[in-house]
Amino acid sequence: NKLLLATRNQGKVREIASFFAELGWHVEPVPADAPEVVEDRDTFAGNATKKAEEISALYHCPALADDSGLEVDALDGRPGVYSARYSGENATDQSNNEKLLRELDGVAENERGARFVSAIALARPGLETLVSFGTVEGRILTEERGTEGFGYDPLFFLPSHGQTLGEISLEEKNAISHRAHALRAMVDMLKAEEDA
Ligand code: ITT
Repeated sequence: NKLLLATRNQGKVREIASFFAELGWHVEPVPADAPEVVEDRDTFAGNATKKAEEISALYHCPALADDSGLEVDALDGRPGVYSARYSGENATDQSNNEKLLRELDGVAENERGARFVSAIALARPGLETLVSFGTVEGRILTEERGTEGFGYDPLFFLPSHGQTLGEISLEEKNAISHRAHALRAMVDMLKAEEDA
């Protein structure tokens, strides 16, 4: 009974696989030759649903997708659903982080509030797709701290921890992150379904 992870992002694969391993569930990454799903919806939920449903239909098995991003208050919520390609078609984590620092140049510490948002979609043959959400609040620093995680993690400061998401372990990130909250909500939806 396999669950495919409809993502090419290795940071997400690590987090989601480790989250489910603790529950004793086994998940498989999507085959390397899987077609790329075009993310053309304007919401996290829309893109997550599209990714999960296309992969589920193609491989005739359950598929789970995450669509996520960073919403920065001083940038009116950008980069939002465009977080992966914020700095252009050939964006890397490095070039995205550099662009974010440029855009926030001169913005005061108390105006650098931001949140990570995750929508998780679970698509299953013959069943309605389930969607769940999670967020984590923080603040964008003026330089990177830490080498853990991926994406914008080294710039995302958690006031509650006094550390960035780039400075905490995968286990700690899975206790508090937007993605972990959304995954936990998904597990709750599945349990509620079983009990019904
Ligand atoms: P898939 O679509 O294949 O899953 P992707 O990287 O394109 O991979 P998204 O479209 O959901 O995924 O883009 C999310 C981007 O938001 C991601 O590339 C990071 O830049 C950022 N992001 C999301 N979650 C993050 C996290 O936990 N830590 C740091 N950055 C994150």
